[in-house]
Amino acid sequence: MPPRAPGGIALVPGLIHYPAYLDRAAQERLAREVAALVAASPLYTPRMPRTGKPFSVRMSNGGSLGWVSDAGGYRYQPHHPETGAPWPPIPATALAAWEALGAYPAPPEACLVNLYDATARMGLHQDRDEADLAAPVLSLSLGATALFRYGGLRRGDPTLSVRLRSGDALVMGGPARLIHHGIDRLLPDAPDLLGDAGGALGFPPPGTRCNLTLRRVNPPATTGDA
Ligand code: MD3
Ligand code: FE
Repeated sequence: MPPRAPGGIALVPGLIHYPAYLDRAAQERLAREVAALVAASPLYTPRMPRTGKPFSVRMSNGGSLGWVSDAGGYRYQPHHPETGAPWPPIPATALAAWEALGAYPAPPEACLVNLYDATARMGLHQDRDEADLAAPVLSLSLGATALFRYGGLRRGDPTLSVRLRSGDALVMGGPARLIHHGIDRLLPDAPDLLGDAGGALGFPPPGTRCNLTLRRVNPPATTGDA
């Protein structure tokens, strides 16, 4: 299926929203791929550095590196923190979206899988654990709708919100790469695009939202290592 890249909406310079980027068939394909990923590499509950307080979001990863958080801190590492196994490959449908939208000449190293239930949220933060800040971050949403909040480079900057629905893509690069952002909550929206199919598939579970974020962690070799 040809990727669809044209109609992105710049929420702010560098933060581009592609509503319904994945059509229904592509969402179902990605949902099957992520179901297989979490079967091999189970969702776990990350903990805050120092305090050890559990996140409300559960996580897994694909790729050569995965983002993890525990009492020791935030970091990228090549293996699952509980099973010790290497992370599975990044789902093919997500890689295709990176190639179509990522506008970066090297493949992503990390695919963080976040699963939100009705009570989960992610506080306002910056993504800055990556050595390569020249590369964009790509987000893909599946399942229930979420209220995404984004601000500016300073924590106190004013914020705006946008709904992220199943199939939406979001690309954060350039001047938006270090903006503050978070997920306020899931919305009891109209049945999401995956809706019943998600239920039939079993992933993401009904009423939950799965977000994938694809990231480059380390700068590519100067020749480009794609
Ligand atoms: C803007 N995830 O995993 S995706 C994260 O929906 C994270 O699970 C949220 O923030 C989620 O770090 C938001 C959208 C997103 C991801 C990364 C960004 C927006 C971003 C990096 C820089 C700026
Ligand atoms: Fe983030």
